[in-house]
Amino acid sequence: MAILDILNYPDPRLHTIAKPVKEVSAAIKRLIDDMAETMYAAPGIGLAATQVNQHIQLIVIDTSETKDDLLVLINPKITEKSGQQDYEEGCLSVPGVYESVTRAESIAVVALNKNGQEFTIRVEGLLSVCIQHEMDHLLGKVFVDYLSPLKRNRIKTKMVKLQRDR
Ligand code: QAP
Ligand code: CO
Repeated sequence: MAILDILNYPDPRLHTIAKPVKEVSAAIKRLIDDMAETMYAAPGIGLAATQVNQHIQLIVIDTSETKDDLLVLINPKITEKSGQQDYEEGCLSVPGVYESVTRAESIAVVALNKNGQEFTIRVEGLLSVCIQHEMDHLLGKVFVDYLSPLKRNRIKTKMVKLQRDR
């Protein structure tokens, strides 16, 4: 297993649109393990392949207290959404920044698991927010894209300085 480098906002590669996974090959399984290790080490609750510069539709999530409940979503699709909730979001690609975003309260998602089998989940609350946040990454979208241009530009400047001074 290996810890992967995470792209930092405003890296333009974060705006790449991910392609569907054709087959859950050995290489994809290795990437899943490395992404999980990278997420747990950060520590974070979600990581999209886009964030490690792999532009395929793959997400790992673990919102459990005990960090022992890995959810792998391959080629995920939201089939139902309802309600609305505001949540203070963060992102491993935008360290130190937390801002409130409005998303659907409940969603149903169909995806493939790491064995290539299709499954459906219905979720709400934090897990629902996390899946929507990670699925946005696959569309090249970062949570700060929902903020006002003024806030987004302040965050951009802060991130550029952070990376310059590292
Ligand atoms: C996405 O985010 C998310 O700024 C996952 O310094 C976040 O794992 C979905 C992290 C909140 C829903 C709600 C962020 C770690 C981790 C930071 C993360 C940081 C260190 C973020
Ligand atoms: Co993120």
